[in-house]
Amino acid sequence: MPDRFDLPAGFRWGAATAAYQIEGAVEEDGRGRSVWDTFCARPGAVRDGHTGAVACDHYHRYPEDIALMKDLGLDGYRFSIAWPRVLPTGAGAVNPAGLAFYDRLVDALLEAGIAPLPTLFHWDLPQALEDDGGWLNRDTAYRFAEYASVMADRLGDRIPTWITLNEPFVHTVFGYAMGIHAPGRALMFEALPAAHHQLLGHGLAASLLRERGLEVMLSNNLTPVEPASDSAGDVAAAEAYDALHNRLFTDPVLLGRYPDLSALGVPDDIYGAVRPGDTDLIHAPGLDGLGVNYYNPTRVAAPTDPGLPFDLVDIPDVPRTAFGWPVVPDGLRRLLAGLRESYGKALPPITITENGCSTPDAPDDQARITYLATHLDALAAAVTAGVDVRGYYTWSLLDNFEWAEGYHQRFGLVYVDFATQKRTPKASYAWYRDLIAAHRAY
Ligand code: IFM
Repeated sequence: MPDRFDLPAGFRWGAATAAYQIEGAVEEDGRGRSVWDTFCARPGAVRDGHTGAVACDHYHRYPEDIALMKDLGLDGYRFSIAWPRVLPTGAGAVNPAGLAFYDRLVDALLEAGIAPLPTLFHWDLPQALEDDGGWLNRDTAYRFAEYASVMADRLGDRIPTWITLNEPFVHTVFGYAMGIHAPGRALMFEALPAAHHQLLGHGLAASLLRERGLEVMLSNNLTPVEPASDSAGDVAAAEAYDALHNRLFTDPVLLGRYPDLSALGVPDDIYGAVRPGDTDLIHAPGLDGLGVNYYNPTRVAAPTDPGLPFDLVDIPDVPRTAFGWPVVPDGLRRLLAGLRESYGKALPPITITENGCSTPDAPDDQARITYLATHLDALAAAVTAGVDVRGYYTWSLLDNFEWAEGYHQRFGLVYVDFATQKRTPKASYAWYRDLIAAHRAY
């Protein structure tokens, strides 16, 4: 494996996590209930009935986790803030103990020389807001902006850059369209107002953050979409899927307009959710960086079932992760080149805010080293070809609660024994530490 990649000086090395996946302590210090607490309690929703109630117990063990990050040599740590820990019912009264936790975390990171990169929303909506319709309710966008100001007022003196949303595509489609994530709604395309309201929340929050002199990013799970063949049907299906997965989220933020969703049968105003002026509210604040979470490409064919405008088909003859996801490193290069081609000057600098894989249940994770090295190689090729990428945050620092899969998919550089909470750095941890050190030496 190479011990160095052709990446610019000052390139930032990081690792990422999210609150519900690692914190635990769901009933401590006044935290409110989130949609994930509710979803995990629903029989059959999460594999083997696992929940995030304890997760990696990071709420108590964060000093040990920061020591691991320091030993890795990370420049930055991407984590998320649990909205219901800070505002237990999503709005109104702030929970001082919740804010104090993030104060302690941020101070400890800075003390260790690690830049905190917070995400404001990584799917754990306060249940009280879900009871009022969640992201299907326009009001949630305004509550999100208020929450963003609370956090910026408290931590903005120490954190210059903020990510508003994580993967609004996955949250909308898995959570509201298919019902396989919280809040477990299965509305198919009628879920899309939830996408618009997240983007509106992003725009409102971005404006408040930027007014305070802070930088704003948005992270989405983006995928290069490839038609299964050159046939007109497959190409049209691939275009429809690309609009849904990628452009629905990136076009309004970068270009100030939604893509044409007519092939999906979705009206221009997204079932009445888009009001005059909304796309300006989303676009006008501007974006300082685009967070790209990349896992794999998507192959699309013309529909065989008239219910959907596309079929998602397997990518043959490629390795698979433990999750069964296809491993296609060059997809990352193609994705980045495609973003540059599609958005040109409207594309801000990119940070890879997630990339990684699940591997079998053991600390010797050679497959992760191969995955990371081949993806970094593809990333370096994109940078050499002129794409402005400023950093790479691997998913994830720790094995953690992998949503509907519970603790069955392990994405960490650090192995976590969930019975004892013992942390054991994996082979990939040592590899990543040496890689960071080698880049720093140049
Ligand atoms: O664990 C998730 C994370 O929360 C969001 N992006 C993808 C990861 C792996 O599925």
